[in-house]
Amino acid sequence: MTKADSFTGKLFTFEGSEGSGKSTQIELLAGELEGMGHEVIVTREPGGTEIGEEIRHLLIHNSAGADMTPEAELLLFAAARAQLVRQLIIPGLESGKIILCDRFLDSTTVYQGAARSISTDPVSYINQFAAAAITPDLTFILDVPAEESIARVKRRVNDLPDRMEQENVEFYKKVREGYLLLARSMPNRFHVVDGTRKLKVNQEDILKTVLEHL
Ligand code: T5A
Repeated sequence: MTKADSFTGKLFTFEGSEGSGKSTQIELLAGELEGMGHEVIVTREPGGTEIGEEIRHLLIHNSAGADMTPEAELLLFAAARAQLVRQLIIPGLESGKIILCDRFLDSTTVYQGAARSISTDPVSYINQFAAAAITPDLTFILDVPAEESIARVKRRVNDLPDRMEQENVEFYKKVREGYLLLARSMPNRFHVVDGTRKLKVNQEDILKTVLEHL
């Protein structure tokens, strides 16, 4: 079994529902860490590699996606992850980089497992296989109420909601509850951040927590 903590690099992942502030905080953190002299890789799921970005388009923007079954969706997210882990994450960890990943395997556990109700066994097995048993050193959950998540997605200028963003408030509530359940079950790996607080407050909280881990 390969674990992120057997490498010299670090893997920090960011989770939460749509519009919870993950990308914003990743960008701020990357800037601060680079300013301190760390080598940082910022990546995302699904995506982060040429193959992964093609899969992302199919999952999120392709018109045929409306007919996608939950099982096909699960396997496509896993395929993108399998590519990202082997092409970017493992080499980055081996060379001592800090990797900031916008979503990782916990998204599958929550979205396909808890929210789409695919049973736990295949989700867990497929996750482990795709991620080559890599576990993040630390995972931040940006926690926002479902209504706030939807409101932020709607406020985006010139941006139509994608397939995943068209889900209803009940789906977003299941996503939120799924994340909080995960955090309660593995308190050492997860750090829950109140995503409704001011950007700056969360930026400082996240930086402080990351520095404690380095
Ligand atoms: N998915 C993904 C699965 O179902 N299974 C999987 O295994 C994986 C990997 C990915 C979709 O795929 C699903 C989940 C998703 O539905 P995506 O486009 O990557 O789709 O969506 P998100 O990751 O959710 O990205 P978003 O851009 O929607 O959300 P972020 O990154 O969390 O939010 P961000 O930083 O862009 O901020 C959104 C807005 O809120 C403001 C920002 O300025 C911005 O306008 N904001 C705040 N406002 C007030 N207070 C704060 N503290 C704020 N922080 C940010």
